[in-house]
Amino acid sequence: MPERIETPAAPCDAATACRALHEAAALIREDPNRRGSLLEFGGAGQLVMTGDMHGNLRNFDKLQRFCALARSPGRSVILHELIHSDISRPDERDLSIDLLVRAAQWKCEYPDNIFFLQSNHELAQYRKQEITKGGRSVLSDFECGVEYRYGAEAPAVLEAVDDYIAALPLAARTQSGIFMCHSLPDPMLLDTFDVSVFERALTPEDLGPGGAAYALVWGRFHSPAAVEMFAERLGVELFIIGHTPQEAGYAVIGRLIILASEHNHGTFLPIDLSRRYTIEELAGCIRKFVAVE
Ligand SMILES: [Mn+2]
Repeated sequence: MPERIETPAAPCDAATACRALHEAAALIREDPNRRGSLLEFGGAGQLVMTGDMHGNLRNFDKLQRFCALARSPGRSVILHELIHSDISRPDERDLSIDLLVRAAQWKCEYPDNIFFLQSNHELAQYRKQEITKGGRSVLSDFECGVEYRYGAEAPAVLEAVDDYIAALPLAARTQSGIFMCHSLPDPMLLDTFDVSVFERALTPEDLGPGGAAYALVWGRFHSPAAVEMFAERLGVELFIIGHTPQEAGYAVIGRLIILASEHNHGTFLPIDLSRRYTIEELAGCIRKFVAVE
């Protein structure tokens, strides 16, 4: 007999989910740290950067325990690519809506501490652009999960999800020169990439194929030399991104760290905003979720 997969209860009813997602979207649009599509962090406190989470509630629970925001007001967290669970068995469901709602509720509870970035899976969900993985439709699996959770109220929840995604900024930068985003553009696009996209509100053209936001969240195949050149164009020292799966939980490519937070070897990275780091020092601060009680 195959082991039965337990489906945890929904975190809340549809009206509560919609309220959390719409309220989070409003908070994200009006974030005081935000200039255009960039979040700026000063030189005090701690910032916890994560990698793709893809519905992993176990790691999210650990992140919430590690962050202990009720007694750590000087700590901030950046989350990205929360939706679209990797389903490996036909009897599994994509219930990553649960993680998204929980994260939105976290933002509502701690508006000054929780931040989100645009990601290619979120953007694809918003643009209804199909992604297929192992022959299955990722968008329709997500929508089935929302229907399973919220039944006849699913369309309202999906609309609230779109409101949340449309509000997302593209990147974050610390005073100490660390730049964080979901990914970087493909190396061949890096020297013509419109870096002014970070300074302004995003247009529908930015979000579609050929647009800057689209190129940023979908980029792959980064090399140390390309990363170096992009760092110079942006006037930053180090990058932290997600997007490319990392079985060991992270990778270092020149001045770039890639984090993955969606599996049992997943990692996160607490950054002391009051100091500068070399890439080696920053990589040395990477923590594993397995080490969190
Ligand atoms: Mn991605």
